[in-house]
Amino acid sequence: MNIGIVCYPTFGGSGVVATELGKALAAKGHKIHFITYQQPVRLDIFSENIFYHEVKVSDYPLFDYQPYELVLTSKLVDVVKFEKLDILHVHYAIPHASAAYMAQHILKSEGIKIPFITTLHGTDITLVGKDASFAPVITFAINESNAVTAVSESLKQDTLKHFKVTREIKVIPNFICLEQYNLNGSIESLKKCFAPNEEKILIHVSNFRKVKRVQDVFKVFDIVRKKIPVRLLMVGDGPERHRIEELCRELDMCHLVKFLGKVKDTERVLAASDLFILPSESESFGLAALEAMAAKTPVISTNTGGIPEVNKEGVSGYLSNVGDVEDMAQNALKILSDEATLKRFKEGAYEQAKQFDIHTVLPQYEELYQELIEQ
Ligand code: GMT
Repeated sequence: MNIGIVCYPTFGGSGVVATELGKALAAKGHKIHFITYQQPVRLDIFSENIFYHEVKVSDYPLFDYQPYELVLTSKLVDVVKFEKLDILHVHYAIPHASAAYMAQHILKSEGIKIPFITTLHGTDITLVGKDASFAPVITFAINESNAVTAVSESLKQDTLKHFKVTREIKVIPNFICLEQYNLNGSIESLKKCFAPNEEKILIHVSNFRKVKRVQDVFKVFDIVRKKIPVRLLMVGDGPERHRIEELCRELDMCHLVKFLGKVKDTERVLAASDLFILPSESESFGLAALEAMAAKTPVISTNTGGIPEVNKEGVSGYLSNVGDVEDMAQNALKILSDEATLKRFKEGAYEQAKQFDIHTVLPQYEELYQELIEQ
């Protein structure tokens, strides 16, 4: 199939999922066309089946706010026509679904048929989408999509709760390429570099936005470090970075914390760690937790949104109420209490991650594409 993928090219989960999906489809022989304003960060391979079409954002001085949706629409029309695409798959509803709808109708007026699928990722529904300034357009674009998927059952239910959706929403969960976690070579030297005295390593990966409650990572860490020797790795960057750096100083623990910034391939740092902390306020799925589990790193998380569909209590980690840092810290201590328990959780995390292997999930997308193309 000749497939157009529209996504945000950044470190966010939706862009990561879209890019990994495209890479895996290309490996199976499909032609994949990424259409976005920048080379996706995870698009780190060259393949005869992968193409990148850049959406050029206008810099005309009249526009205080650039009309991205319009230039994206024009680009979609152009790529569909020139590359003879069979289908468009847009990740994150805002503004990709409405741009795809417009492109579809422009093409229809020229006698060209192009179905499109919208995959809902989370904040396009739970935070941004349900805001009155977006809601009517999002509702319309969801209902006009030829198919809609959500990355978890929880997100599907949230969508049905917040929008008047008449179209069926199919749940296709996020996935990981387990093979990428089959790390050749030892991670011992990395462990040694982060924890020279063999301390246990706690890790958090996110875009440090408010919804991630990054301060809770530090509060949990502060309780844990008073009981056992530990280090903390903070991966990512974002608006809360300065606030948490201040908190780190206030709690007098900067010597135990390392900010690694935006890391492209998180597999190695995750595999070098002993425990992943995800204290999010809301999370439609929690791809970062799944990536940790694939690297055999157990997870302590909140029990919000789609996280319970990923992290299994007592198997791959533990779940607590949002903000209950004491409970999260006690759970961390339980997992780290002895080597046998830690090993059991590491194995449990990996076993749970296996359910989300790309080889299980990919055919669900391929079937859906085929169905829509044949309609
Ligand atoms: O949560 C983020 O920081 C990024 C955001 C995105 O759209 O890129 O992530 C959402 O999509 C991910 C991939 O489907 C999910 O794993 C995340 O749970 C979801 N984030 C939220 O719901 C807050």
